[in-house]
Amino acid sequence: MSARISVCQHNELPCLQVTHPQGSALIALQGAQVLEYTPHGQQPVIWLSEQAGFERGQSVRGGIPVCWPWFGAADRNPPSVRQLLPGGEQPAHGWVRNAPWVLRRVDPAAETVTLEFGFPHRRWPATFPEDVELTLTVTIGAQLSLCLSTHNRSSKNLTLTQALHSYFAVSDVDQVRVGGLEQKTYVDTLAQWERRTQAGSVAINAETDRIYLGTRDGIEIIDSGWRRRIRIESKHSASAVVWNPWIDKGKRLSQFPDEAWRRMLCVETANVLEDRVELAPGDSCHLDARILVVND
Ligand code: TA6
Repeated sequence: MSARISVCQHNELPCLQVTHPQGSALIALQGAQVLEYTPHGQQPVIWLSEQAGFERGQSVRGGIPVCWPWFGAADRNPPSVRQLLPGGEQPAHGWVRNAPWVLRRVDPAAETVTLEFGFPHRRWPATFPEDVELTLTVTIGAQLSLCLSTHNRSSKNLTLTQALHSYFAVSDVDQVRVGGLEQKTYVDTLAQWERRTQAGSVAINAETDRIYLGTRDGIEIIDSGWRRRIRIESKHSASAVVWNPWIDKGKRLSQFPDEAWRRMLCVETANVLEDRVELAPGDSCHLDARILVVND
């Protein structure tokens, strides 16, 4: 049997339920957002809030939101990114995670199935180059691969920051550490954006919101509770964001049960701050993440 893809409705959002012998996934057409991914015979890898609202135009808490053409708060981005945005309040994490994408292509194969989504050409705000092609390719199998591609078909230089804002399911954040970031510089957004150096693996024992810089090799979520490691391999990304809201911030978050902070951890594959992407006319960039489980 190869893949089976069915359309389903979650409240206001049309989604695709993808079932393959090697793994299953749920993807919302809004934001081309992977909401669930479970390799065959494993615990879920991607976390989705039980209180997710699936409302049109509202971000869905969990899954892998696509942050583009900027990451985080617009005013925290470099001037070369901000100059392409219109004045006034801008949503966190860009324009595309809360907007409808279209499914362009499905490629079934023996071990995987690939779905390609495009962000339909629409009138960006006048300050943003109009002819920019944005594509997300999702490959589902025993592993999950995503590739976010930007092709600058305009005549202007384009600078962007971006992230695959992955929420991972963990047994209990007390039982988890993040490896692969040792000795990396990070920006602690909870300590006046001070830059610090990571000593050893990352333990989560309070609200954590860090942007790691110069990350190249694989990052691992080491989950001793479920005796597994979730390995995140990336290409063309030199920044990674580690985020857990902990107790108090968790209570202030939308679509987020009070105890959910224990069962999720964001490790995001990104190009932010000095890792921003600069595309001359005709240039393209591809932000790749490959997610796999290793049982210990
Ligand atoms: O990636 C970490 C972060 O920027 C946190 O600061 C927090 O705001 C999180 O993203 C969630 O953002 P959201 O807009 O999805 O609630």
